[in-house]
Amino acid sequence: MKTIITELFGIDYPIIQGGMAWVAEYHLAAAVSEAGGLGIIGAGGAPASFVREQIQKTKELTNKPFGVNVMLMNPEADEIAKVIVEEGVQVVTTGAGNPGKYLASWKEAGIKVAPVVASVALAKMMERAGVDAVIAEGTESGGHIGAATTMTLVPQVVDAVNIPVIAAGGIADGRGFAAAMMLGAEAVQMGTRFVVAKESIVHENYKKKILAAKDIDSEVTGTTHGHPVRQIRNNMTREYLKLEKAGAPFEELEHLTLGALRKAVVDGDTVNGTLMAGQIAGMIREEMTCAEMIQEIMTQAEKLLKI
Ligand code: TUI
Repeated sequence: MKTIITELFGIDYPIIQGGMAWVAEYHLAAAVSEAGGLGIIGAGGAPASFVREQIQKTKELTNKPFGVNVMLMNPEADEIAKVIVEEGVQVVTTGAGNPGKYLASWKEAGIKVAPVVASVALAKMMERAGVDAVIAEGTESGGHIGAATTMTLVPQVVDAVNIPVIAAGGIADGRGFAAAMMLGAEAVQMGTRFVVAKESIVHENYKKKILAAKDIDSEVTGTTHGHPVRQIRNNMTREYLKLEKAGAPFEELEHLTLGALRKAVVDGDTVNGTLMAGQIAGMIREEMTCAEMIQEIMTQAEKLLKI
């Protein structure tokens, strides 16, 4: 299936993998790219040296294009931005901030840049700054989120900019894919569904939580401090929300979440770990390979879109 995004990124299908911290490492990124989508290495809070290793390992597994997601709150974001240029990465996505100060060097290196935006205002600012596409991510997403829903954000961003828009948040099958196209998107980004891919190294306990989740099993923590994070309800979210309601200071809440994503992904701690996942987790029932997922989504979507 050809869209402006498949041509821009040099991929077979307009499906981009979310740049999930700890989750989006080289096995997953390579598998998504090999399956014809765009695999992404999530730099998350990792050091630049780790990101370089991940890029090199991905290159050993695939000759197809892949990208790196820079989580802009990472203290080593400046170094990571340089590593991306040095390693000749084809595509960069960004999250949790404004990537403005890196754009000149990335564009000079010929890298395609697609920041995640959660508002029309940031989408317009990014277009003016010269990015190639924007990822409009709705509040249905897992992890750090904005306030607008995918259904409302995507068409408003599509109307506001002249660059291609990638829809994200609450998309996990061919119906969601087709709906995103109807809203004017040129591709979709999926996170939660790829967490349970067979090639994903995420701990089995975390995967089981996503596979067992129901529609209303996620909570948003951190709203009062301006860092809303969607994750599956567990002991950790109950504690966090209780403290947050009682007016606990940011530092105390931060302490609770320190290293908690690693606990969930690596150790399989589903009690005190942060089980980031989107609202669509309730629909995800089966562990499949990335190729099986992408083929299933495209077959379903092509039928719906009558291509
Ligand atoms: O970035 C994400 N999702 C994430 S990042 C992340 S790492 C983390 N780990 C533990 C605790 C908290 C975070 C987990 N999930 N999605 C992309 C995204 N970007 N969503 C919202 C935004 C965003 C928000 C504000 C992008 C730009 C922005 O603008 C701020 C500005 O500076 O203008």
